Amino acid sequence: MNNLLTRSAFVQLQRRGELDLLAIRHPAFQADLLLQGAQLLSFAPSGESDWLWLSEQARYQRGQSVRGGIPVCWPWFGAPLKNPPQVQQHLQHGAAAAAHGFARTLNWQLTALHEACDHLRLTLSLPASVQPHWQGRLTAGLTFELSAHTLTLTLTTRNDDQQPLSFTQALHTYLPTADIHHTRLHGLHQQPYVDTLRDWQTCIQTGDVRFDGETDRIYTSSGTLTLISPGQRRTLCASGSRSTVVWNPWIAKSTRLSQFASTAWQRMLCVETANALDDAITLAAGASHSLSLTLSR
Ligand code: TA6
Repeated sequence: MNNLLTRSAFVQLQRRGELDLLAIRHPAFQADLLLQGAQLLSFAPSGESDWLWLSEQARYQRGQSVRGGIPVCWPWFGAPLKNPPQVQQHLQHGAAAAAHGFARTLNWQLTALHEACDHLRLTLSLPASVQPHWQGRLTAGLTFELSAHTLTLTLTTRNDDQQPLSFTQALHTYLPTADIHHTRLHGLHQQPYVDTLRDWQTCIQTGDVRFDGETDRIYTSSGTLTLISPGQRRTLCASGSRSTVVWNPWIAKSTRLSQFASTAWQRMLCVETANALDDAITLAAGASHSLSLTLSR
């Protein structure tokens, strides 16, 4: 990794708390990216506010996911035992395993870096060596493409095993809003979703998604979504994704969350580009799959 950085004009290895961080300072944009979890913490084109939300109470500790930015949920999304049987079969001691997989708490390695006057592309890779609670040689690579106009993440999973392997995943994107009460998500009209707060029953979305209480839904659809909040519009375009998770903890759950101020629920939401529940991906031996998200104005 170091030889990639020694030649870099825009990327510097820094330390934040206990964690290694790539500080990206390009004339057209800036970003901060943790090696732990390949977690993007912030991204802002020059002269703009951050496109991502990061907790004011974020803690940078080894083995602990930071609250905000874009955590990577892999090779399972959500609680282990809420995953379909074809994913659970790879989980050892599933009940004891943490939610959202181990990728977000392990160190990834910088394996590619390309810099240009108007964009930057870098890839972090997660070796198959240490994969707690998981049987099966899946490897992951996450490529970031940054420019003054768009941010794209592409999470590629490869099955290096001799047998088919199934997994679930999400790019758990935290987005800022000036006021959640005047925020809506357009693009899911008439789409079915599992409501995890109403006994996981399936409902149908009517109109834009609006927020007036705790919201934790897994839509079995994705594509292009538009987040409209006071003074801002953000477009999210997904590919290789068959699920979208929409989450706001609201008041009560906020008190039970780590790294989360009691009023932070008013200024954030998660729109997660995923393959969750029955949208689990099964890869034949040697096959690959890519999940991609592009954020734009
Ligand atoms: O994606 C929504 C969700 O599964 C919520 O149920 C909530 O648990 C959130 O993820 C945050 O999970 P974390 O483990 O990062 O606190």
